[in-house]
Amino acid sequence: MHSVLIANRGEIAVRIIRACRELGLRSVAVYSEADRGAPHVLMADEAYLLGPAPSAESYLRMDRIVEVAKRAGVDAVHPGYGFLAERAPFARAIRAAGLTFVGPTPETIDAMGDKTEARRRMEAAGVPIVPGITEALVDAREAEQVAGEMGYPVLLKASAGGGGKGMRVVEGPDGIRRAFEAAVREAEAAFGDGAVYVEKYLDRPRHIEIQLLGDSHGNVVHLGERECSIQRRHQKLVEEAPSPILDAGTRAAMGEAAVRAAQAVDYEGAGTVEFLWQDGAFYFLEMNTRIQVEHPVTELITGIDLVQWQLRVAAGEALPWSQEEITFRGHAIECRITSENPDEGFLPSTGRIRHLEIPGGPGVRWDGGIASGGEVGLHYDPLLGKLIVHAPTRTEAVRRMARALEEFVLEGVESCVAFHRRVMAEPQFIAGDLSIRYLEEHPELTRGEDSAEDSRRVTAVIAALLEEEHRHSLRPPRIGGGNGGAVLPPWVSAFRSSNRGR
Ligand code: MV4
Repeated sequence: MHSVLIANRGEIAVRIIRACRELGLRSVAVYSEADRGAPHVLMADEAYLLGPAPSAESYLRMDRIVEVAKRAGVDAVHPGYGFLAERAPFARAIRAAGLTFVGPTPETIDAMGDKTEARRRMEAAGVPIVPGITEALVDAREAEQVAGEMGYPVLLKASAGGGGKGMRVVEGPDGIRRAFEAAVREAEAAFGDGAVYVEKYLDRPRHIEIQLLGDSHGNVVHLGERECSIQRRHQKLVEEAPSPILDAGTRAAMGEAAVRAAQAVDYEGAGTVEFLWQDGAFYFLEMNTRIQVEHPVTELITGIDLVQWQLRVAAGEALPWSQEEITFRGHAIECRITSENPDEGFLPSTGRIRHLEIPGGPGVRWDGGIASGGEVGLHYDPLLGKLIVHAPTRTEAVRRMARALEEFVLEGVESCVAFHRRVMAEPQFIAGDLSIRYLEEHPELTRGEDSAEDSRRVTAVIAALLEEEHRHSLRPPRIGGGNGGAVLPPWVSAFRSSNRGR
């Protein structure tokens, strides 16, 4: 293997180009008209235009990408995450062109994409699955019967779904028939496949996932877990490794279950088994057949470069470690930096990046895909980059992240940096008491537009009143304070500075 086409953009394309360069592989980027001059285009050894900005006309064009791969004479294609990463037809098209797809086989992608099939395979492999059925429901009557036996609340899920699409919680028998019919219609509309099944609903689980690496010689190892409980509408915001809750025994049991899962589908490359954890028990949820956004926290605690190993395994190399040789050091946290405004319901923001200061110092890593002068639009995912820290303990990692976030400067586009600063100071997060409901339970961290607007108005009114009061006092204040003039009381300027930059 000498050269790799990276069928992606942004921070993950940059990350893959870096891995290619360290391995002495030629990197070939592709880009859309909106990404001319983007960091991944400038960094790659070569770059080819795919088409107009919309993904459907650029990064999702399998035919164009295969054509470019042939024209550029690459040996392999790395799909990154998102876009075409988990589309079996893309993996097939790459293989049909005589090239290496950096990832598992199309059969594995297909098997894991079908959630009931994945559950059947996992059950057969001895991996604990969430209580529920492993075949699609035939009708509303069966839904009612199964849910009744299982006990409410239950969760209806689309077999073709995943990532939270097409799910419906049902609290009791009154709602089940209607919910089933609606779920089937929704699944039909969203995925062109109305198959729906039912699981017992877990009401306050934690999201803990195991990182895997497999090679083409039948070796599979796990690289421990990541906890990704801090999420909003299935969008992860903060991830960490290890999980604050797992003891060594549970970690080993989850790791072994994940390895059995991978072996059951002859897994090759990097993959992740997602589990839900509640009250000391864990259950298989889904398997992601790609590199994930949050892979750096695992890299930092294991010292293993996951993207390099994706490429080395794809080139036929064998993994060099036994499970016992994989050890964990310290604690890592990742904050996703997105162009979204948390004070306005995470409204995506656009603009030109006018100023960017990346934090440095010990234990800080930035995986980014942006540069000063770059334009942030609405065509793609709002992820601008990831700030990742590593420290000996979780407490130190939280402090280090808070420090790094303080150094972070991003001007020209709204971002969620201030939100992350609030999370790092929030007592329940600091205590490691997490669940997938964490953000629902902490609305103060994602203050709505109105409350933010209200508090701004209130402080402005108070400051104005105080100013007025002083104007009528014996010594009229000199606003701004200079030249020894009387100044406003300190609380007025405190109110003012609390308003600055809003
Ligand atoms: C669940 C669940 C509770 N009980 N299944 C969401 C995405 C999809 N991968 C599966 N998901 C869930 N499945 C049962 N039986 C709660 C979720 C869930 C969730 C899971 C992981 C991370 C974030 C989540 C947010 C909401 C719901």
